[in-house]
Amino acid sequence: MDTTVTPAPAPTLSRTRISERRACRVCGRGNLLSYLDLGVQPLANDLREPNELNPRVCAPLVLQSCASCKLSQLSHVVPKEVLYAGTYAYSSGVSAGWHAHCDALAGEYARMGRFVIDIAANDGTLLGKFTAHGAKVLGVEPSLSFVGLAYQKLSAFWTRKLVESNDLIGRADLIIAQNVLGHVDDVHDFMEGIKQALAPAGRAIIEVPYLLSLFASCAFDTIYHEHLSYWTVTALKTLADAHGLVLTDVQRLSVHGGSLRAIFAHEGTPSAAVTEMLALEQRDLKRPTYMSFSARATRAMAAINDALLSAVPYAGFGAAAKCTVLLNTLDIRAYPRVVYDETPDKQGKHVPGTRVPIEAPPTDWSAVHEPIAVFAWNWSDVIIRKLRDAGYAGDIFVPLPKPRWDCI
Ligand code: JHZ
Ligand code: ZN
Repeated sequence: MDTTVTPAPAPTLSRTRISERRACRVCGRGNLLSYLDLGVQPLANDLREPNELNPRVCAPLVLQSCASCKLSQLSHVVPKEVLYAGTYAYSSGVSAGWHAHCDALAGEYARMGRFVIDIAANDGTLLGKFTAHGAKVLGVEPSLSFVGLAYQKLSAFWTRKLVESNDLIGRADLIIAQNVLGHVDDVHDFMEGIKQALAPAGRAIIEVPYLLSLFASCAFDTIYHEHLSYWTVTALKTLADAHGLVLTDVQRLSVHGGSLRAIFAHEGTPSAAVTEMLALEQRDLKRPTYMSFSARATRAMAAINDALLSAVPYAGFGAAAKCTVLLNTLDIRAYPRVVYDETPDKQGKHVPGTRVPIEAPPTDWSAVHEPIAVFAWNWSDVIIRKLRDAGYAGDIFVPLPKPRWDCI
């Protein structure tokens, strides 16, 4: 197996080609409904050094739905090499809630995970949990940010070719892909790679943010260039069917504002949950649902803008990708003074498309009196508890799912 790391230079702006998708990437149909336009935005995780404030790339953010397989997707595709092959600022293990999520997953599935492949292994948080249960693990991760980390790694994007050229065919007892399928343009090649690598009795676990949860929490700020697709059970089943895999089970998860865990196998019978969710989507995912989300998102932007304008001067917490999107929908006068984040690689940079600096959180929270807006609202419970435990007594604003204040 070739595990050598051959860093490819990140593409320069002049070589960046943004393409437009005119057909559904899952079922190929062309009858797409555009239902939300967030304008032209910078790349959400393209954090720049203090001396290079201008975004390297800006592209339209328009969300469209396929009437056939019920996938939603962005109209424009930024090449994956631009988004991930250089350094990548997001490190999943910084968030305590993510550790809890991965602990539970490893606790449930480690017994069947003799050989586990984690696609888009990021900082290795999940693989660390499986290793602790005695599993043999392989992480596949293209970003240069994680090159030196301990887990055994293929420094590459997951493709069918990668499976073939690394003797992975039929070997994986468990393949896990958390928060990556939504980032992939060629989903058929990705799924065929899984089909090929899976052992005869193996299972693949794919976790994705769920479109109906996105609608329910009005999470317009999770719509950005990395997230090319917004998945439904119908779309996941359509993709599995096309590759001779069976979608055997689905579960809704609360993580990341509402996600789906989908289980795939070579053979099996879909659970009652699969059948029920397919029926639910058939009933609920119609044109009025999309248009109503779009109207609610527009109202939420205005309400958040007003709340933040009234809080100025304030600081943000969590320079998440969703923070970039939210800030780029705001009136510049409603911007925070600073955004705090514990990820070392984010500190000293700026929120893309703005002049707002990202800094390490204060060491003495009892001395902080300005309001705090939790931009990483999906972790708001953990963050609020953390700030209160550290002695912060000021007002805390959480923008979504509904704008709210936590005051002592
Ligand atoms: P967080 C990421 O989105 C990126 P983001 C990606 N595109 C994806 O698909 C989704 O995840 C699922 C910081 N933080 O997790 C860490 C603290 O500093 O909401 C992060 O920078 N202290 C792959 O970026 C940010 O907040 C803390 O205690 O929207 C959270 O980012 C906590 C809890 C977080 O993901
Ligand atoms: Zn489709």
